[in-house]
Amino acid sequence: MASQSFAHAIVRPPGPTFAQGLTRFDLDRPNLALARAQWEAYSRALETCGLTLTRLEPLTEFPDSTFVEDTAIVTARGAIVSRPGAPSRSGEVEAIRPALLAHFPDLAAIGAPGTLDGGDICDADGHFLIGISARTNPEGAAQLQAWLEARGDTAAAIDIRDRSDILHLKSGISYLGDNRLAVIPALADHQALRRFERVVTAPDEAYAANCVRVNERVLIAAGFPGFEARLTDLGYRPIVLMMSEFEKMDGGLSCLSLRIP
Ligand code: CIR
Repeated sequence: MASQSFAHAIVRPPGPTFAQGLTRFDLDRPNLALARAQWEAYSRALETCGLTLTRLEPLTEFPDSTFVEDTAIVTARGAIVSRPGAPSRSGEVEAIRPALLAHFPDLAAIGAPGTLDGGDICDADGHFLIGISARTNPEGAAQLQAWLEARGDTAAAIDIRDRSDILHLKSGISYLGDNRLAVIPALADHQALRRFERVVTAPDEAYAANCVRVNERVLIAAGFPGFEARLTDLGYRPIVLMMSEFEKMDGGLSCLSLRIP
């Protein structure tokens, strides 16, 4: 099965203030020890997929900094740091910059008044779906689109500002390789997605739509047997990971790493 291949990933463990991060949910606060254990299992899974990890230090001053995906967009042709839409997260960008510069000396940046979270960007083999959301504004999306197109990639915007069920676009879609997306029912018929084969999650398995294709495997969240069976039937080899503590903080599997070709 064909997909972009990855060699590295940048990850950062949840820090001592993790439970004070942003969340739209009124769930229990996460348990830090359990979050750390789930993060360790996630990091080991990336290594199982063949990736070399850069494990950054936890950051006390930024409770959401374990969600490194939001701080940059990494493509097969370069990388650009984001400008997070939540003010409490803006300082995370400078903290991730050195690790990215080690791979991308020519690192670009989204500029004001644009805002953009990496969680809104879905790379489908060089065609980028860009969510316009509570975090990513049209200006940020336009800056990213121009940067991508200058490198020969293509992009399309998907406005999710009327959707209260997902924080980021990738809370509701993931690229599985092979021109195929995992997608929640509410986005399944979106015009920008019609060019893809779609694996639509059951309504009660919507959280499973945030999964991560990494080389020959797909990381999926535990607790979604219907979705797991669909992927297995299609020939994928899922790695199932516990995500309860990150879900409480509005995060999913993709948010926890920046994957680098
Ligand atoms: C936030 O609200 O920013 C974090 N608590 C969760 C970010 C999740 N990131 C992602 O989906 N890419």
